[in-house]
Formats: sequence, C-alpha cells, structure tokens
Amino acid sequence: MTDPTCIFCKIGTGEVPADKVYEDDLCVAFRDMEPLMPTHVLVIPKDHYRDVTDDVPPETLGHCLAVVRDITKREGLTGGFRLMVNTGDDASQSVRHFHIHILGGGRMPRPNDQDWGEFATNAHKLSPR
Ligand code: DGP
Repeated sequence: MTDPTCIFCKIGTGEVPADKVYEDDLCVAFRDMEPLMPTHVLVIPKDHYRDVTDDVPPETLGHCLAVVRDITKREGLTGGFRLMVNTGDDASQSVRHFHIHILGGGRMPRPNDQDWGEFATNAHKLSPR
C-alpha cells in the first residue's frame, strides 16, 4: 500500500523522477539528492512503511538487505561502506518512509572519532562517482 502524499512512494511509482540504480516489484534504489559521500544510495520498499518499526514484513526487510548487498558490489564498494537507517525524531529521520542509506566511496570516521566534526561539515563537498 502506498501513501499518495509520500515523496518516496512517488519515487517508487515513478510519479517523481529519481536517479534509479535498481528496481524490482518490491523495492527501488536511487541516488540521494543530497549525497554525503561519493556513493550515496537509498534503498526503499515500494510499499509505505513509516520506518523500520512499522511492521515491515520480514521478507521485505530481507529483500531490501539483499538488494543493498548487490548494489554495494555493483557500485564497487570493495573498501567498505556504511548502512544507516535513521528512525524517528531522535535520529532526525526527515522522510517518513523506511529507507536504508548506503554510504561509501571514501573513509568515514566513526561518530566518536576526533575528525568526526570535520567530516560531518565537509562530507557533502566530496565529488560523486
Ligand atoms: P533521512 O534523514 O534518513 O530521512 O534521509 C532522507 C534522505 O532522503 C536525505 O538524505 C535526502 C534524501 N531525499 C529527500 N527527498 C528526496 C528526493 O525527492 N529525491 C532524492 N533522490 N532524495 C531525496
């Protein structure tokens, strides 16, 4: 079931364009319009779930993760990558449609590392691949 007011549902149906890197019956993957890393892809189910706690069926969760794994290979993220699932207010989730961020293409400090602040300020300036 989709939500006609949700921007990610609209990307899923094709009503709103996006730079899609993968699509099947259950999910779609597209490049984030505000990339934080040279590779920044979002994987979403086509059905609307507010966030990961919103009773996403296990098959859908598993399928999305399998798609994530395939995309990291296709994008050549051999050095590693980071997955991020912002959930709710405390995580500053801005689009209330469950999505998995794939971030890669360069070294990412951990949030408690000394260079985290500099990274967080400058990451968006990295050129996309
Ligand atoms: P989050 O904070 O986890 O809810 O991240 C939402 C991300 O979605 C954010 O990095 C920007 C991205 N985004 C929001 N609207 C659009 C859109 O219309 N198209 C694309 N490609 N990305 C979007």
